[in-house]
Amino acid sequence: MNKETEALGRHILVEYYGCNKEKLRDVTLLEQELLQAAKITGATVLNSIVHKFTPQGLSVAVIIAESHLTIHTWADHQYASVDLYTCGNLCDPWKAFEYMSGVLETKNYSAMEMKRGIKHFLPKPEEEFDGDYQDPEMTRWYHDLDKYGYGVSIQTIGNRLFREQSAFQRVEIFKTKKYGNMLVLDSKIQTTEGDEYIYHELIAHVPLLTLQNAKRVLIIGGGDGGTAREVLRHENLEEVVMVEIDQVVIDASKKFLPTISCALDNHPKLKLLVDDGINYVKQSGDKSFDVILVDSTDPIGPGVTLFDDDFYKHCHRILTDKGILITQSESPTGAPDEYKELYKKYYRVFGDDNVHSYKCATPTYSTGLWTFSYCAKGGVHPLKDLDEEKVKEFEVKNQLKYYNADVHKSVFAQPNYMRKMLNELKATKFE
Ligand code: AG3
Repeated sequence: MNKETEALGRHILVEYYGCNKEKLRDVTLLEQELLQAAKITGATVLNSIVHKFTPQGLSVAVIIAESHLTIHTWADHQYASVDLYTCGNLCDPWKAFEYMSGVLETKNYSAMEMKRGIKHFLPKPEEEFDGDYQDPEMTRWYHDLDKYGYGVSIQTIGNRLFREQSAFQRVEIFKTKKYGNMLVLDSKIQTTEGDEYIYHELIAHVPLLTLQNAKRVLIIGGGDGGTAREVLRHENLEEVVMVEIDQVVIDASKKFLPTISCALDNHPKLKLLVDDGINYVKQSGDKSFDVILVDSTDPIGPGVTLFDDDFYKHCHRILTDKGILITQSESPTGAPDEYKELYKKYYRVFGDDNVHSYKCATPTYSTGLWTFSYCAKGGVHPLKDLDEEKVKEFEVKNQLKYYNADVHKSVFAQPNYMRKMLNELKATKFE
């Protein structure tokens, strides 16, 4: 019998000795790292709970759909006792073992694996359990939790519809109770059928209605197809090139998110390339696109190099004189450090006066507040150069759900704390 199928679950009991004391005392760090360890095993995180003892010691438990991970620490003894228990064939608890060993800077350890529910002793079920959800009526909470202690939770129904580890990331699709089907990449919610229009209408129409006469658009990422669908509503365009690195995302979106991915099937103006967007930008000729839209994941994992100075310099180079670069630029409340890092780079590459930040409220991204950068090579201004009549005509003709001229103007309004953040950055962008 092969190792994977001989038991219902695998339970690893771990002793970590000679750990870093400071880390054993840091409850926030331990909770975040144990959550991260759970994700690395491939588990679906349901919740986490922490407890601090006096005078010393703390416990963290992460509940996963596949069972749980726990850690109990005794900092003075530089010791942690850890349980890593996953059921089903889809998770590998040893990945969490390795990860936590690195986090705690363990000098020594012992670990043993116990099989739970050895199949030899169990009556044979009528149908083999494949380790994934089985009850089509069952509801669960999907938690997308980030390292700053925020998160978003969405109720899902029944079986996970799709899951595959691609060459770049883990691609999953869930059916949600309120927002239709949902695409998740490496445990981060990317889009849902229910609220995708907010993000996609804004990423596409804001630049395409301020820049008159755009002909060529480049989309980097955006494998679900929502950005392409909105861009292709602009009839003045001659060609839209979309470069998505992950075929698995495209295929899963075509199958499970048809209302979002509809433009990906044979649109005459769309050239869809499955390739590395960074190389594509590097190899593109000077001034070859009027608008570039970077519809990427967060600045971790496969998306990380899309957030480099070098990448933005090439974007600047391949834009036409009046061209505009738009990027999804994270949440200023959810990920303030990442947000600031990004805008530092935009100011350096495009110049202070040519960079603007606009925002929207998306219920399915943590904090609900999401932003886009608007970087104009030739200074085309998002408000002064707006042709409101054209917006009106466009928005009515296409029966848009979110975007209109008032929205266009309002998304650039900055609350004071954001204004302050950005002004400080302008002053320190070369530090
Ligand atoms: N791309 C940006 C999503 C960022 C999600 N991040 C997160 N949930 N922390 C969305 C893809 C839509 N086409």
